[in-house]
Amino acid sequence: MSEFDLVIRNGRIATAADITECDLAIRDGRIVAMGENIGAGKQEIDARGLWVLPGGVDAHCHLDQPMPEGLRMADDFYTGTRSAACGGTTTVMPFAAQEKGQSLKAAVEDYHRRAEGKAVIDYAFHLIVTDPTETVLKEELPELIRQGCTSFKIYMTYDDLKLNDGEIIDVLALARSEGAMVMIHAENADCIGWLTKRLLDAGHTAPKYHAASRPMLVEREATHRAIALSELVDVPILVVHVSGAEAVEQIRWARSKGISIYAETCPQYLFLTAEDLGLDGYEGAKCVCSPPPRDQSNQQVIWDGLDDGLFTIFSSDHAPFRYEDPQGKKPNGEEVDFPYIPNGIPGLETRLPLLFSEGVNKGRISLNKFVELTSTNPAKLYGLYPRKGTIAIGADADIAIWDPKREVTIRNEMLHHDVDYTPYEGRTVTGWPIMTLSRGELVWNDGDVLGRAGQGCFLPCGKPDMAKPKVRG
Ligand code: DUC
Ligand code: ZN
Ligand code: ZN
Repeated sequence: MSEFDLVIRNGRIATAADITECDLAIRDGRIVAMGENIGAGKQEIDARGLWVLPGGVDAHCHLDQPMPEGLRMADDFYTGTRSAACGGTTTVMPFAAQEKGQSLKAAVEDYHRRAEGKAVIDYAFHLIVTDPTETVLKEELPELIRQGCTSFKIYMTYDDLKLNDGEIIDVLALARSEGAMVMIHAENADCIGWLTKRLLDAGHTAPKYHAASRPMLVEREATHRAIALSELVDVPILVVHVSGAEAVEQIRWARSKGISIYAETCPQYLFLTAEDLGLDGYEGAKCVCSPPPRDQSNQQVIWDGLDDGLFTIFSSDHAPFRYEDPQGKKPNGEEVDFPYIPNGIPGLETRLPLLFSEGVNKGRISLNKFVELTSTNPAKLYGLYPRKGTIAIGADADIAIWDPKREVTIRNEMLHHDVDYTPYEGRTVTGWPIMTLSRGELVWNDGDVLGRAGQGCFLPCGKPDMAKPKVRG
């Protein structure tokens, strides 16, 4: 009689804190034993020479998010979570977005309908608050937080999304009183508007001018303002998709003053530069995202911040638009001026292999740091820990088994998203997750997608400890 559903033997297990060589046993979707020579499983995996890591938690991705008229995201909950699973990720956190003038509760109900029966791996929702009315602040948000949506993103830019400073303060105050985590997209909308007009007036319409319209200054100013508002209200915030030195300086300054600021960065700020937006013809549209990728010296600042604790989490910001698509990067089938190119690049499946290869294998960050940034900290930050984000007795058996030596040349045709390109085409990485388990079930096995639509569950998030104001005195 087998004691366990599945036993992984002889692997090297790494968490954010430890590295252990032992067997690991799973029953009913959870990790139930770790040790030497543990009993038989109905199924067994020999992980000799492989790393056994907690599955990734991608805490910033956009899936099937309702878009303005004429645009459509390429990935729904099936293709997006399938792609994530094949890249070693076992939890995703996309966004239920409120449309201005609409109910947030209705947006969440709609988003549940989009996810149900489709997700291959587990998922939780962040909210996007675009219209913090009295009803939203006093009724909807407290109720949604009780239902497990304990984090929300707010924008300082994009006309259809942005909040003014007073509205940001209202949302931060609500987050403080209810124990929720606020993520802030920090770019100064008016500066971008002014620069954009000047560029267009001068006839500068190509994709590369997207970067010129959003220089570091606009991110630096908004990051500083977000920090000041968080200090005023006395509540921690997370600054999302930090792109380079000037924003990093603001966050280091805030921390030196004892202000609790968390920071996220993404692969595009390590592996792309503004030059990629200047690719031949319209090709640069493939790399249009906001904030834009910077340059090599800024990439180094991001690497330093990943290693030294400046960054709390590393997410994909997967925002999938097809290139050859009249609802994607070529709206109505046309090569449009840069302000009309939908922002975002795909990255759910490549997030972990890129960081593993260039970070861990090249000695820039430790394996423990890799796990911390990509799995443990996102789970902690958003109230999913210790169910997700670690390998421990009682945790969900969400596990990625990595071959640290496997060389892979990234080609879009091998990826499992529904986008027609990857910005990392032709890049060779070393190390790839060859198996992924979601609650003990193999969803990805060395080239075979085994995960089924509907296997993933909605995860209600707890109120994160990291959202609590600092205790002083
Ligand atoms: N920027 C965002 O803020 N969200 C989605 C994609 C992007 O580029
Ligand atoms: Zn953003
Ligand atoms: Zn985003």
